[in-house]
This record gives sequence, structure tokens and C-alpha cells, in this order.
Amino acid sequence: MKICYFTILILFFSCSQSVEKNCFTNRRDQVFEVYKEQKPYTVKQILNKKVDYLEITSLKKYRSFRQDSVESFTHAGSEVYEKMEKRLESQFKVFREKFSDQFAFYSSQQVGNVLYGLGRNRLGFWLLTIENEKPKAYFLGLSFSHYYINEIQELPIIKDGFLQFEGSLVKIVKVGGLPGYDDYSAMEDGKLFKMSLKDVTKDSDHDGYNDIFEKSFGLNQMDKDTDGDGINDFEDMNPLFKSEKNKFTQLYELLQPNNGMINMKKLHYTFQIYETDCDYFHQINPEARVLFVSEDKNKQTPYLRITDVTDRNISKIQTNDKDPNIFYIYVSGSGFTNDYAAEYIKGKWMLKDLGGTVS
Ligand SMILES: [Ca+2]
Ligand SMILES: [Ca+2]
Ligand SMILES: [Ca+2]
Repeated sequence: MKICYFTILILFFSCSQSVEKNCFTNRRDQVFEVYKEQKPYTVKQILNKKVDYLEITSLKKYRSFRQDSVESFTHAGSEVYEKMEKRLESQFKVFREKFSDQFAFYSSQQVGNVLYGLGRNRLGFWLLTIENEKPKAYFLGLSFSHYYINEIQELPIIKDGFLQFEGSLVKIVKVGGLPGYDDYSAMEDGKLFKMSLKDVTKDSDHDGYNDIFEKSFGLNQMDKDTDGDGINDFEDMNPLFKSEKNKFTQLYELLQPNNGMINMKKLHYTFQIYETDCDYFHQINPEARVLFVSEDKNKQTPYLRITDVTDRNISKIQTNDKDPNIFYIYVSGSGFTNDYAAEYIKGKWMLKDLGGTVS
């Protein structure tokens, strides 16, 4: 019995210690993890580490990355661009109605009574389907750090039970002096990315998210309810962690973006992704879907290790040596930080906006 008590005591101690370390600091320069730039993969590394359901072949005739990206993005206002916009608008009208603004839409194709499309959002590329008026999205697990898919494609996107996308192998080039701004450079053009529809649409636990999505973001693909809180992954606004209600979860909830009148519950494919190991942050009950990435590279999924899916972060809580009721906390995005002083008075947080910095 004594041993048992002792183990519990150690467990309790190490746990509360990690909350302290992962959630609090008394130094401004330690509130955020230090960003470490990674070396981009070579073509050989991309091919060696590619997911096994993906087949890559070379095309004889193709649109280069340069041609496709220049024509698609930089001619805004030109006649060609306007024609393309019009075409896209009518082509993707149905997708926009069914998926609202959750994706940028690419190619589409009707096969039998299923309408297929390719979508992209902050998380990556998705196969979209509309069948009997019902929209569904399946994550492809192709990191935009490595794969560029052409906006314009001559070949059909669905053929003989396979998805096929034309594109290039790319690397991200950080643009100096413009924080948070990435540019791409093609390493090899003329690729055909092929995956079977069977592999992509596989949803082993039938919770509404395909296996590739769950694996990529650390959800359990064999369990409908990853965090065991009684809410299925597809309906859970915070599917990775059980929500709790306490002083510090409330502080993190207050700092969530305001989505106005939009009902975020219906947007099953829109997530705010944060990189943090702080339990209080993990335990929030948010209005918009959240997913969390560990700060520790070794604990991240292979997909998240190579793909930067965060565009916003909330810092650790900075304590104040002189006044234990006052804390500082920082929200950061690409190129800006917003500073807040937070005071806990009679069970409620008073937030004071201290301004911020733009870098
Ligand atoms: Ca699933
Ligand atoms: Ca699941
Ligand atoms: Ca759940």
C-alpha cells in the first residue's frame, strides 16, 4: 500500500510540474517556442518518405509549375483571369453551396451520380464528393511543403477507381524580410500523383473523417471518440482532448478568434490549429474547431512534422513576480503579436489590450 501511495505521489508531482512548465513562464522571451527553420527535402527524400498509398509517375506532356502557378495567380484583373474566374465560378457553384468557404476549389468531374472535386485549405488537399446532395471531404495527406497540384488539368481527375492529379514536386523558400511569407520553387515538374479511391475514402471507425485525416492529425482512426468525452470526433469541437472548465481554460477560450454569427459547428473541415503542450490550452471548449500539435517534433505525426498548418498561436502564460493575480499572454500570427494583460477578479478575467508589435 505504501508503494502505491508513493507512485501516485510521484505521478501527481510530475504531472503538475509539466503543467507548470508547459503553461507558465516568468520570462517574456520564453512565452513562445523558438522557431527553428528546417532544411527543405530533396526530391530523393520526398520520394523515400512518401506515403505508401501514393504512386508518382512522370508525364511526357505537362504544364510546368511556373506556367500553372503564374497563369492561375498573378494575372488578376487581366482578361484571361476574368474568363477563368467566370468559368471557375460556374464550375464550382455547387461545391461552394455545399462546403461554404471551407476550401479553395480546383478541378471537378462528374462520374455516375457522384460529383468529385479537389479542394485545398490550411490543412492540405482534400477530395470532395457530392452524392445525393450530401457533401463529404476526404483528406489526401499530401503536404503542400512537397506537392504542388496544378490548378488546370487536362486529364480527368478520376479514372478507373483512381484519383490522378498533375503537378510538381516543390520546396518552400522562405522570403527574407517578410516574416510568415513563403514562396515555392519547383524541383521536378511533370508528375502524376495517383491514389486509389478505396484508400482515400477509407473510414475504418465510420465517424465521418477518413483514416488519412485522422492519422495525419493524431486522431484515432479506430475509435469514433478519440478523447472519450462521449462526443464523436466528427461532432467534437475539440476532438483530441477532453474539455475542462477552470480559470486558465477560460483565459485561453477568451483569446479564441471571434467568428461572429457563423455557426462553426457545421464546418467540419475548418480547424484552428495551435502548437502547444499546455494542458489548460488543450482543455478548452471552443466555438470553432481546434486541433493541437505538440511542440516536441518527436511527438508530432509525420504529416505535421513537414507541414506548417498553424497560422495563429497563443503563448504560454507569463506570470508577474510582483502581483500573482496579473498575467501576460500573447497572440501571434504571421508578422504580428498582440499583447494582453489579464487580471482575474471575482471569478472573471479582465483582459487589457496592451497593443502589439508588427514585424
Ligand atoms: Ca474515421
Ligand atoms: Ca476517429
Ligand atoms: Ca470526443
